[in-house]
Amino acid sequence: MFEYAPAPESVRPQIKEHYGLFVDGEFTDAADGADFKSVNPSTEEVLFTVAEAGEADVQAAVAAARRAQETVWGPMSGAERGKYLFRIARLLQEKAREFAVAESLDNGKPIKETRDFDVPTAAQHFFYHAGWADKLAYAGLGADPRPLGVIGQVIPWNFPLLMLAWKIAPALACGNTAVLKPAETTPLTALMFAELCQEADLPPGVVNILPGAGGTGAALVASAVDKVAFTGSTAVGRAIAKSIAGSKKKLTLELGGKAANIVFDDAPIDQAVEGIVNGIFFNQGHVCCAGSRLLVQESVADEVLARLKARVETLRVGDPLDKNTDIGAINSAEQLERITALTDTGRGEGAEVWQPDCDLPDRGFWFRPTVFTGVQQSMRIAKEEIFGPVLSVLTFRTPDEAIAKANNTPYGLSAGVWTEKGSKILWAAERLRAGVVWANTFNQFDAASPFGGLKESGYGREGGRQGLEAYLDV
Ligand code: TXE
Repeated sequence: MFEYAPAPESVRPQIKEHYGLFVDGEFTDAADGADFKSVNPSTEEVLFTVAEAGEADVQAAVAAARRAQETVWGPMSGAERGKYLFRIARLLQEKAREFAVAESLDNGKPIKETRDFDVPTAAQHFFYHAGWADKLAYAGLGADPRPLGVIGQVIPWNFPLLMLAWKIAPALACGNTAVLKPAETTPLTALMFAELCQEADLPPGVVNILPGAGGTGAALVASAVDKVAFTGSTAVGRAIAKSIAGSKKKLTLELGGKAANIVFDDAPIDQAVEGIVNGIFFNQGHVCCAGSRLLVQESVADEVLARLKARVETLRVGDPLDKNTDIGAINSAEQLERITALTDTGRGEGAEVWQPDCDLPDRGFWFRPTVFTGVQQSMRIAKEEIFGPVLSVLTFRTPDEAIAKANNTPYGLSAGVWTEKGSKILWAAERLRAGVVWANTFNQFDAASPFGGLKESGYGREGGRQGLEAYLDV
C-alpha cells in the first residue's frame, strides 16, 4: 500500500512568495493590483500569489511585443535569433531539475514524468526551432517567408512548460514576438521561464507572460495581436474562433480529443497493455491525445482486460515528488469535479466500473485509475472527453468495425493501433480520421513531427516544418 510522505524540503526549488506579470523584460504588478493564488493540487497548500493581468496589462504587453518585433527581433538575422533560442534550450537543460520539481508542485504530475518528459521535451523544442531560425528560406514554404508580427498565445494546465515551448519556440524562430497567457492553475514554470529569458539576455518585449484566468485570455485574443494560438477546450476554441472571425488575425487551435486505442487479435499483448496504460494513465489522463477509448477485438478482450487490470493494480498513486509515483494529483478541484461527474454518468448508463484497491492521500485532489467495461458508443463516457485517468473499453469483431467505431467521434486528434502486421497498420492508418496514428506505441512526441487535429480537435500543426507555417507569411 502506498503511503503519502511529502518529499524533503531540499528538492524544492526556490519558489517566490509572489510573482508579477512579465512585460517588456521586467516583472511588474497588475495595473489594477489584482492577484490570485496558485495551489499545490497534491496538498491544497498555497504555493505563491501571482499578479493577474487585466486589460491595461494586456495592452502594455502587446505594445512592448510590437516594439520589440519591429525594432529588434524582426530585423535581427535568423542566425542571431537562433543563438538566443539555443541559449534558452541550454538553460532549460541546466535548470531541468528545478523546473521538473516546480512543475510537479504546481501541476500535480509525477516527477518521473516532469523529469523524463516535460522538461527535456520542452528543451528539445527550443533546440529544434533554434536550428530552423536561419534556415526558414529552405523550409520549402516560399522564398521569402516573413514573420506575422505579435502572437497572442493561450495555453492549458496539462503540460504547462511543454505547451509554452510548443508556442514560443516556433513563434520566436520565425521572427515573431510573443504574449503568452499560462493557465490559471499552473503559471509557475511560465514565470520561471520568464526569469530564464532575463538570464539569456533575451531583448525586452520578445517574450511577455501574462498570468490570469479566462478573462485575461479573452482580452489577449481581442487585443491588437496578429495571430492567436490556442490550446484548450473545444468550447473555448470555438468561442475564440467566433470572436475573431472577420478580423485580420490568424488562428490555430489545438483542442480536445477522444482517441481510440485499437488492439487487434494479433497484437503483442504485453506490449499493448503497457501502451494502453501509458495511453490513458500518463499525466493522470490530462492529455488531449489520451487513448481514452480502448477498442479491443472480442477474441482477445478477456485476456487483455485481465492483464490490464493486473497491471493497473501495480500503479502507485500519490505524492508527485516521489520518484516511484505513477499517477499524481488531479490538477484542480474543478477538474476533479468534472471527472467525477462524467464517471458518474458511466455508472448511471450501465457501464461496469473497475478500480484498483489503492489508498489515496487525505488532502489534495485525487482520482483512482478507472476502467469501464460494457461501454456502448451512445454513452457519454464513450463520447465526451473526460480528461482524467478513466478508460472506456469497447469491443469489436472485425477490422472494419474497429475503424467505424474509432471514427465515430467529432474529435480527430490521435489514435493507436496494436498489431504484428505491418500491412494492417497501414490499412488502419489510412482509414483513421486522426492527426496522428501511433503504431505499437502511444503518446510519442518529437519536435520534428507535426502534431495537431482533424475535425473538432482543431486546425494547424505544431512541430516540424509544418509547424512553421503557422508563424509565417509566405
Ligand atoms: O479548459 P479551458 P479548462 C478540455 C478538457 C477539460 C476541459 C476544461 O476536456 O476537462 O477542456 O478544461 C483559457 N478566451 N481541455 O476549463 O477553459 C484558460 O484560462 C481565451 C483539453 O481548463 O479551455 C486556459 O489558459 N482564453 C485541452 C486555457 O484557455 C480562455 C487542455 C484553457 O482553458 C477563455 C485543457 C476565453 N474565453 C482542457 N476561457 C487540450 N486540448 O489539451 C478560458 N481561457
